[in-house]
Parts: sequence; C-alpha cells; structure tokens
Amino acid sequence: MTDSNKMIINLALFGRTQSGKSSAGNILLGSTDFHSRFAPCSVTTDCSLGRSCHLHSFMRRGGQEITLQVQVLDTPGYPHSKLSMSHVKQEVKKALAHHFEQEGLHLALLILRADVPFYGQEESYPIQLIQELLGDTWKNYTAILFTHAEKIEDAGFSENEYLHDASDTLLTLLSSIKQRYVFLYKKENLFNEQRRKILERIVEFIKENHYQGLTFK
Ligand SMILES: Nc1nc2c(ncn2[C@@H]2O[C@H](COP(=O)(O)OP(=O)(O)OP(=O)(O)O)[C@@H](O)[C@H]2O)c(=O)[nH]1
Ligand SMILES: [Mg+2]
Repeated sequence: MTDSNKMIINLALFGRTQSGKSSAGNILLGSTDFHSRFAPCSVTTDCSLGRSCHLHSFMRRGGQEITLQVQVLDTPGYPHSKLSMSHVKQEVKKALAHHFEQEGLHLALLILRADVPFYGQEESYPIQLIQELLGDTWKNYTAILFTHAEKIEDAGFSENEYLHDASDTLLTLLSSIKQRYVFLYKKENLFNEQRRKILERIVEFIKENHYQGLTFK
C-alpha cells in the first residue's frame, strides 16, 4: 500500500439499493465520479472504481508526512431492482479481484441509512454478500458508514443516543465488527471538514489491520 511517503487505501461500498453508496463514494473521493440520484429503483448497475486526487500531508507516520490516495469501488445495490442477486455477486467478485489484485481490499464499507431501522431479512443481504466475498476474516475488514445522519441531528439525538436505542440486530453487528462505524451528515458547508474526519477514522480502522489488505484469489 505504501512507498515511503504515499499511502493508497482501497475501499469497497456495499449496501441495499438507494442506501447512499454512490453519494458516500463521491464524498470519500471528493468528486462526482459516481452517478448518484434519487430513484424508486436501483440506479447503479455496474461496479466502477474511482480514484481521489493526492491528499498531501494527510497524516504523519514514522516521522514522515504521508500523501493519501483513496480508491473506492462502487457497487450495485444488493438486492437490485433489475439484476439477480447471483449476477451482482459475480460482478462484485470479479471487480474486487480485478481492481484490488495487488494491494488487496483495506476496508469494506457497509452503507446503512441511519433513518431506516435495521432489522429483518432484507437488511441482512448485503452482510451476507460481504461474508461470502471476503471470507472468514470479513469482520476485521468491515465498517459501517451511516448515511442520512443529519436526520439523527434533526430529531435531537446525539450519535450515542441513537446507538443506545438501536435494534439488537444492529448492536450485535456493531459489536462483531469491533464498533467500527462512522456517520455521514449531508451538509454542503461541511463537505471538506467531514470528508477529512471520515477518512481519518477509516485510516484508523485500517491501521488496526496493520495497513494490510485482504487479497482475492
Ligand atoms: N439527505 C440525505 N440524502 C442522501 C444521503 N446519502 C444519499 N442521499 C440521497 O439518496 C439518494 C440515493 O443516493 P445514491 O448515492 O444514488 O444511493 P445508492 O445506494 O448508490 O443507490 P443505488 O445505486 O440505486 O443502489 C440520492 O438522492 C442522494 O442524494 C444522506 O446522507 N442524506
Ligand atoms: Mg449507486
């Protein structure tokens, strides 16, 4: 992942249709690479990789200033309104192997809408996909990114209060992935500040795995 002062992190987005995957990907990249819009059906139909520009002096490591570059794989919703689940699974599997062959995947981001209660069969499909594609160690390589977090704020909750009231299903999942989560607030004026905060947290998660990526055969 690194030469002496450059670090590339490889992320993949997983989640249900319209959970905010492409939009979150754009925020992580600082771009509009991924097509994101409201729809009563699935918008994204193919996997695509986006690369951010170089973020100079993003952090310090071993006394050196590190330049960060983020690579994000956007994926179709799972389940999908037009494609079968086996088709989506094969496409994502191929894309992971193709794009992250050398350095591996550093983190799978499960995108969940903070304003949609998390329980039941439908919610579990993207987790099953992550498990099937990442294998036994998936829990070490998965974090949750909550979109629509501004609704929590609008309702007068803090993040901790929100998590305190969360379903047992969500709390169990969070505990199994060692409380790796981050909230994304859609606020234009906070774009850069928020992007930096989210990336810093993501780098912390990746550090827990000693910056090692998960490779695919
Ligand atoms: N208010 C709010 N809207 C959001 C947020 N994230 C995404 N959206 C909106 O939700 C809609 C769907 O977002 P997308 O990023 O296209 O979602 P997606 O998961 O890629 O959707 P598919 O490709 O159809 O699976 C868009 O209108 C986004 O602007 C958020 O955090 N807050
Ligand atoms: Mg999309």
